[in-house]
Amino acid sequence: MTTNRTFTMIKPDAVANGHIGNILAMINYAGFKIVSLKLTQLTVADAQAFYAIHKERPFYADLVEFMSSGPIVAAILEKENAVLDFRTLIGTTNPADAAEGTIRKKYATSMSQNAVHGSDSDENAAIESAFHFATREEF
Ligand code: YYY
Ligand code: MG
Repeated sequence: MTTNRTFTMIKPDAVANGHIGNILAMINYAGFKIVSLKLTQLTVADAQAFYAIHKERPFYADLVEFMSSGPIVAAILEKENAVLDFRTLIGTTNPADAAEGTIRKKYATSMSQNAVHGSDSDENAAIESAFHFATREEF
């Protein structure tokens, strides 16, 4: 396994519900190093662009509205096997199916408001990281 990086967002639901600290603690406890971190908010145009891959899906408009509705935490995380291990840590998209001990099991409120994002490939991790962070913000 090689050390690599993934990108995450703590979504507006989890930020509004006061879970930033607990989620970052779970991320650290699972062995991820935070190499970039910021509190920010997506514009509608940002959310449309970030989730452009889903633009034909029926949930796209609601997803864009939700993801631009309030502040998020964006972060880049480093660990061996980061992308896959982070997907395991967050759990399934639908929190009703998520395993015990996962972030979504603990903090997601619904399928659409599911507390966290995690990149699904090394390629997308790099694209999503560059979307949110300048090179000088990545350590
Ligand atoms: O990667 P992940 O976040 O687990 O799911 P995606 O299939 O990439 O969908 C992105 C995002 O869209 C998901 O986190 C919630 C929302 N969504 C939805 O509201 N309803 C669906 N049926 C599927 C996804
Ligand atoms: Mg996805």
